[in-house]
Amino acid sequence: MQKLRGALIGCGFFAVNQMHAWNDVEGAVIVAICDRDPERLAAVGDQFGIARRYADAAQMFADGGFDFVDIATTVQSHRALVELAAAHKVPAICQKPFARTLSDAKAMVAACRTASIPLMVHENFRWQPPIQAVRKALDAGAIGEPFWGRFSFRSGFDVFSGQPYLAEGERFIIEDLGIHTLDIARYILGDVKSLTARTLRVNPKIKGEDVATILLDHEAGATSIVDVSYATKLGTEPFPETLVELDGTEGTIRLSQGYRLEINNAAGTTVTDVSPKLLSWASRPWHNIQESVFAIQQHWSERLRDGGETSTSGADNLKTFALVEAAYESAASGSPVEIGALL
Ligand code: NAD
Ligand code: 89Y
Repeated sequence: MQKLRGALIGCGFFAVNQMHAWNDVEGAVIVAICDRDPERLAAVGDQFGIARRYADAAQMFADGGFDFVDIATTVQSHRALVELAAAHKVPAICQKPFARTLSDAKAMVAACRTASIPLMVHENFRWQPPIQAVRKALDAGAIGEPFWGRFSFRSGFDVFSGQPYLAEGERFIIEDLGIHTLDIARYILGDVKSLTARTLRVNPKIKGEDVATILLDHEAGATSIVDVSYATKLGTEPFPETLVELDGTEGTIRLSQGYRLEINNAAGTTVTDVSPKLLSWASRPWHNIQESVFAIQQHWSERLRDGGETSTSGADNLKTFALVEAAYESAASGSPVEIGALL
């Protein structure tokens, strides 16, 4: 089997995980990298033994010689880089947050559709082993029809030292982290009809909101709460665990801190340890995220080969991104927002 050749743009904090994961992915290999910062380009190029290095993405596309591009830059450059990929008819993966605005995100999906190229958003949290275990239990009918859920991420972990830009934006936790939690809510309970949100900024050293509480009305009838915080100081720091509570017609699921999955139904109670693996290159506490990076990239490699649609395609991600926009709109106005009107 000939390997798919990839090019990665953006050799920053998170891209190192993506590079490690590409080394482990079956059927794909990174052949070129790009970063406008020469130090970061050199560091990643040397660490992963990549000879083809570019300071300019346009030049890298002009030279070609790769089957897909993995865009690992921050959001400001996503639209231009996805459109560049579309112009060169190169299938693209784009990191979250997909775009600066929903209208940019729609334009990016349209550009790739017109160019007939696959586009996947690197929305990896639904690929975390504990979240996959919850999905599997629901699919197996363990609790019947879910009618209520809570998706909770509450932490006091210092994310600003690795990602200083997170302290500087007008928007913080919903756009950066809540976007994953909202995606998990969609993945587990389906698309959303309307939402209501409240936000707070507790940490005086940052610009954006670091606490958000969001009430979701799912199209299938369930109600859920997405609550996220980076201002929560707990005895045992849970970063980066998403805790899940689901009540269904036949039972309940609880994914609690320490990767403990409890299922209660007429057959009794089962408790399973759904801890992620510690991949050879991974480090705690990031290993849960790191394993999901490997999983989503393996998924991409398989779908690109068989022509199937990815779980977090650009089109799918518009529905998650709309929840982010709606949450900010609702927090500003104090009123519920209808999602259909945004899409
Ligand atoms: P970073 O600032 O550390 O790295 C981004 C790199 O991209 C920088 O080295 C910068 O020089 C380069 N860059 C920017 N624009 C460029 C362009 N047009 N051409 C070439 N190089 C360019 O950022 P980061 O912390 O690595 O985050 C990158 C993205 O990953 C963000 O969107 C962030 O939200 C996301 N992220 C995702 C996860 C996840 O679990 N999915 C986790 C952390 C970060
Ligand atoms: O950027 C964020 C993400 O996507 O996962 C965790 C994170 O690194 C900090 O909130």
